[in-house]
Amino acid sequence: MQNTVIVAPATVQRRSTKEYQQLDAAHFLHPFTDTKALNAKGVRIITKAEGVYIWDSEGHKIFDAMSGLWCVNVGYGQQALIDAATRQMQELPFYNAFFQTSTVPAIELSALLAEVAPPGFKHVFYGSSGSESNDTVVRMVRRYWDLMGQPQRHTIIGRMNGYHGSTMAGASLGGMTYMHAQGGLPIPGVAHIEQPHYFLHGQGMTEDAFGLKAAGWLEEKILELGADKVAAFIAEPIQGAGGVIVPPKTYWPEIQRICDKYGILLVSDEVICGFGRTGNWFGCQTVGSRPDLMTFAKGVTSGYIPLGGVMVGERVAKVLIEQGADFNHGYTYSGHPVACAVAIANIKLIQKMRLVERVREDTGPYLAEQFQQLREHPLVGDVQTCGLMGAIQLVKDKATNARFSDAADIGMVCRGYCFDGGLIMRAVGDRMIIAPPMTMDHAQIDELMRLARKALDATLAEVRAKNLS
Ligand code: PXG
Repeated sequence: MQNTVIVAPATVQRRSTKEYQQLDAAHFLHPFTDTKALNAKGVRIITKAEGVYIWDSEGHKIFDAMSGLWCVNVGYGQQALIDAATRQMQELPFYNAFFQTSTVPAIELSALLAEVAPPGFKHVFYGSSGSESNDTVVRMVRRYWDLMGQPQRHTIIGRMNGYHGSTMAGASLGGMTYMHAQGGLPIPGVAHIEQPHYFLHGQGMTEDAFGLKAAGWLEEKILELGADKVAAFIAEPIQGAGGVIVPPKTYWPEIQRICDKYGILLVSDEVICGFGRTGNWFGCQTVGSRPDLMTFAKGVTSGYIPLGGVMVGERVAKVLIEQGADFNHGYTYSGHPVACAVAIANIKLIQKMRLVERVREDTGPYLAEQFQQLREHPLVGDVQTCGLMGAIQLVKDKATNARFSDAADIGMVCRGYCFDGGLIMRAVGDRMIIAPPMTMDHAQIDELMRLARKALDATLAEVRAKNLS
């Protein structure tokens, strides 16, 4: 099949869609994918992007309400980021930070991150992804407790349905049971508590009461393990990949109180929530926690180039630094100059466009208002938003909040209609989720809502036609 309908041709597209699909099937193993099923169907090839839109190799224009994969915070096509990468590649494409050397972009970015982070975060350790950053956290918190003379403080508590990456440590800290089922995970020294998912676990209680109860699960787990054995608690301020689970307002202050009470380090995984997504620079500022460590990736460069890291608060930094000994950990690309140069341009652009303030004061509240209106739809049992992330809980019966069976695969049905209608909205089980670029204006939010409604209506029609339940 020849490509004759390209609306927005990609400069590097030299083959037909079919040829690319065949080559992809022959050589490319995709993440989290049933390769056999994908190869039978044929992959969709994305060829270019601009603003909040992406285009596929058949010329279809698609509204990307997931910002790539929760990362393109400033939208596609930002020249400042492209220029920063080009300039840095010409000047110094790489140098390491291992052997008493540094690079200008890594130094400048470290200072800039200390400026935008909450007070007390003056140091940063770099990796290239969220997973690596969370691996660093495991090494770092255990090193901290060793240096504190409490090496038995070894266990890190995470949450069911939390996502902290796909490396051995990242997947172990996360609470995705289908990931634990492959590869002998979790690694030793990791425990989990249930997530603060009101719709699933809080029915019959007030949200506030449920928030306290869910935080109480942390205290129960600490006491079960022995408080002197627990090194840290790690959590996303708002669970992202788990389905945009916004906890009740009472949850995080109580979590903070419990961590303080037992002296346990609090790690805020800011890989999704960081860099403006929730209407503050970091999600912990939105939910009101005071973490000791923050991991970040994705939005730090708006996904234009891989970069991640750990912001290290005073409590840990002081102990690590004053010890005067090596921390035997690091990556070739820790502080990669090109990635750091792009991050600087990205953060400066976020500041210049006042995107964090816009999400907090304008687009976030407007999206929340629009999402509330979806509650009237026959398929919608609940909606949640925080800043520019949102979830739509699909239900079979609004009166009882009864959910569809797994066999109905309702999320995938809806996702299919989104795709067909030119909208990328993710399905996590029976929750439809979005995290669009922070550059969105009201007209684009209206467009997103129109496309989402259309997909919901088509899903409802299929539910009725096929009697899905
Ligand atoms: N922490 C959080 C909170 C994440 O969302 C990671 C760590 C790992 O980052 P890296 O860069 O190693 O992938 C993530 C990643 C999804 C999806 O399906 C979400 C992520 C990655 C892939 C898919 O929503 N988040």
